[in-house]
Amino acid sequence: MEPTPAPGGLLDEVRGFLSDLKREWPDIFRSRPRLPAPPEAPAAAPPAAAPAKPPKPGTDAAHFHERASHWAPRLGVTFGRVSVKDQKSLWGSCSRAGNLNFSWRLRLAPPEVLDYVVVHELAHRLEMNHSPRFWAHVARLCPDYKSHRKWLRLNGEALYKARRAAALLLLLALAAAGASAQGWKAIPPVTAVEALPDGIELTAGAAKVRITSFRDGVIRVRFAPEGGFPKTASWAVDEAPRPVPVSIDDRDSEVRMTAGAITVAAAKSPLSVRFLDAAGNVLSADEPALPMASQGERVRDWKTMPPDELYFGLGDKAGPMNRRGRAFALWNTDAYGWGESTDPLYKSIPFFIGLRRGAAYGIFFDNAYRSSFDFGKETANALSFGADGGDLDYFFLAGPEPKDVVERFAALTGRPPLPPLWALGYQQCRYSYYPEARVRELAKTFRDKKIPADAIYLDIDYQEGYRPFTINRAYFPTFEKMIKDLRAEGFRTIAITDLHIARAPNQRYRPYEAGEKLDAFVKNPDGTEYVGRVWPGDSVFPDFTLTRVREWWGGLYKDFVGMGVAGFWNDMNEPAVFNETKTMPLDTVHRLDGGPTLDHRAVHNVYGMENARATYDGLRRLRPDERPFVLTRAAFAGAQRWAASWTGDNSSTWNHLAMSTPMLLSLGLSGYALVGDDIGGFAGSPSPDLLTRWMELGAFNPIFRNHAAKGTRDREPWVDGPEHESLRRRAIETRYALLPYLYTAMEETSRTGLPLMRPVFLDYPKAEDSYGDDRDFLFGPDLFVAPAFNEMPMAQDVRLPPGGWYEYGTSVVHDSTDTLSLQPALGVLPVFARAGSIIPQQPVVQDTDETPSGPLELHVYPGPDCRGTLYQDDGHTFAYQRGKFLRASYSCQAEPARLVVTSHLEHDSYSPWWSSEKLIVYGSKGEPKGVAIDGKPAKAEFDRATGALTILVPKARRDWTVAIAE
Ligand code: MIG
Repeated sequence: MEPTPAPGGLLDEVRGFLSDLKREWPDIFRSRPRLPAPPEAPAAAPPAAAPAKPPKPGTDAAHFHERASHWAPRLGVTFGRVSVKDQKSLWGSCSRAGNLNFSWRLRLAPPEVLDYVVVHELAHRLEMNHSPRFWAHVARLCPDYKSHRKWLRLNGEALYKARRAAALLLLLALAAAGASAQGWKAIPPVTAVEALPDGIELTAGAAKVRITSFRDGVIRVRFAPEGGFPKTASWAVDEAPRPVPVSIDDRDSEVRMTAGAITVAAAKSPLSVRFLDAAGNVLSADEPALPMASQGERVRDWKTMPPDELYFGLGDKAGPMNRRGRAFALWNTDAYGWGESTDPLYKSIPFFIGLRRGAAYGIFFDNAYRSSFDFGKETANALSFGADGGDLDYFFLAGPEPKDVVERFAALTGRPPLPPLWALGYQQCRYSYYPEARVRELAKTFRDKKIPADAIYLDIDYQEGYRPFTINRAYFPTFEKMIKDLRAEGFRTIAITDLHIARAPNQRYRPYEAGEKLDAFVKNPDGTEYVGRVWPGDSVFPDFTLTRVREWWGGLYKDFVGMGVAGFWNDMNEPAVFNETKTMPLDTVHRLDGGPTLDHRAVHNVYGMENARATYDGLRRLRPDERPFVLTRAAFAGAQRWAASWTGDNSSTWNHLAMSTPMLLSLGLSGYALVGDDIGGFAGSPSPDLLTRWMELGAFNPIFRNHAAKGTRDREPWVDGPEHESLRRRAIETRYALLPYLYTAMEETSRTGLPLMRPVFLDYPKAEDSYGDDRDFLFGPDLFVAPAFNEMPMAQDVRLPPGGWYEYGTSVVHDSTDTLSLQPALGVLPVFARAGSIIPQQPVVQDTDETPSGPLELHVYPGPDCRGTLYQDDGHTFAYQRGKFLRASYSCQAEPARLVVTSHLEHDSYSPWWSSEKLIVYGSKGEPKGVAIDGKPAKAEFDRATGALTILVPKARRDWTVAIAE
């Protein structure tokens, strides 16, 4: 076995750093200076709950308990108890206002930094760490806090660095002692090169590396440490390989393979791979000192990390969109109350995009085991990815545009099907609406108050004993009629159906009994059924890796579909189990169709996806011509083919509002376009302002769904009085007015995979100053949204994407070189329309079943490259796949002294609700000299306030030209 070389001189560097540290901060290693004790706070705070079992005096836990009990009530939290978890950490449990319970894990810290650690961790957990109000409060309680903080920050930082350095030292020592059983086994030099019809295979000692062309612009790399390539099928890959012709150039020190515009150069000693573009630029390269390695069942690949490269993707990870400097694990996890640094979360999408000076590439690591991605955390200038088992099997996806990468990834793993139109309307959810009377009241209030809405969710309380596919008749005596009545009012009902089936023998619980008969459930290694506790109590878990089980599961929807339930919600499918590990044991057995069995390690991350797939396919069989709507919490790369998704149990805080955008954008870049988050935050209760801002932002998310945890305050648009109600109504109405634009963009997504909600760099890769922007985004190609996330209304700088941008619905136009400082009032969501866009809109309706009254509106924002499109169909069947749709393209052209707007009907096989079109042309200078439709004079109305000219085009379902003489 070859020893793994340590990256040049780093070991010495770390040693040097440690000795410097010792010199500069002797305190950290020896005596510890005492901090003045924080003063006692006024006794008004709520009393701390007595610990269940007080920790032994004199221990770390006791010390921690004392400081936590001191601080918690001062921060409005009830402190429960503390326990020593292991040598390195403590657990504390807390609750706030009876509805936010959490336990929190702390690294043991020396007594001097304990106050700092306690307050910061609490603040972080409560999401108060970004609130100036919170810190003002802390300063009041403890006037010296700031100076402690400063002192502590320095020391804490040094402590942290010391800890990190020590860990790194250990790691490097392990790596250097590569021959040890724990070390990585580096790949030996190449001994043979073999040409394959679609690529090359390299032999390196016992190992083999296979590099093949998968598609034009897509290269597949596989590394078999022991030389055997297993014949495993991919859970994610949806596309058949179509290799492009390859040419091979075998030289002394490296072999080059060119496939289309991509060249792969594989150095022979050590074996490391580089990807080059046609001009010879290196796009991505293995770290030469440590390229690919294995360690027992683990596999890993290290790549160099250019200092100016940014990394995006990995699905629903929290925190900044750029992943550089951080490391992540992929292991589907029920992460109630997650925060900015919680990881892993609900989904596993092992795909990232590298972006550097406008050029992008992507890497998809096709491995469903627990995996990890490190973007320079372990070593500052290397990134790496690997998994606990399975193959090192990855796809390199070429750009150069970020859009090319996203489209290639979507082609590879599947695009989201076109959703039913109603799913793009406003969705109201809560845990849980019951009984029946409350659901009816809810629906009626929307209609009475004229607040548009399309969907109402039923969370787990509609079921009998939380058993999936049952109805609690005490709460819902006329469930079937309720569904019909809601439908008559224009509401679709979406019901939750978790995958855990109650283990209820001899109770006439059909899903259990039929599943038993079918031998449908996941097993223990000894062949018995695995039983885990979830909502219904003891439960069993369908083995979704079996086709017959997926088919059976899909059939379970028959009754609810028959009753008219329109959509289904697959929650808890990580799968979540109420135990220490939060999921099923790793040695449980999944059977696969006629194939080898796999243990849970191999299946865990795809389990939720296969659950969603079974649901979607079942619904398609039950209603072949109706587009299913499925919402899933867990996912793996490719799950977008079957379900929309949301970001799980976020919290009602301003920081969570701010975190929602980078998370949804990351999902979109990771192939997951149809996503939303719990508007208002799931855990906790939002203030009225927070809820209003969140509703305003949610109107510009692909899925617009308000949701709340049990025990939190009401969350419907009207709960905070008439002013907030009208602002929220307006946000929802804006959404409905934009439906033609949104639906058109969604249809594009279903063909290309490009997300509706996208970071600026996706459309403007050269706009490097937008790369770090986690706040603003594009909503489709033509709208730019710059939301406000601050509790205090503060002026914020807005940097527009390149080009000109109109303030939405006005004639005020800015240039991207203008620096805007906006002070958005509550009720104003800064939205801009691209100069050069034509945005189709409609009159507001109360739900998507209602026929809009009035013409289709075309909002014309003149500028260069002026165009727009419209796609429409019946909104709910698959007739569009048989050609029944309408597609129109619009353009506008500024000529000297006149503006010409045209419509071209590209495909006309669907009759839309409108017959005439209304043009609203912004930026008009005044009353026009004349207007002509197809050369015939026509009327126009000029609105001085908005600078908009309105022209009606009757019988507009055709090609037309409108000329405006200025
Ligand atoms: O253990 O169904 O994320 O949206 O309301 C909690 C009850 C189970 C978690 C979901 C949340 C849902 C809740 N569920």
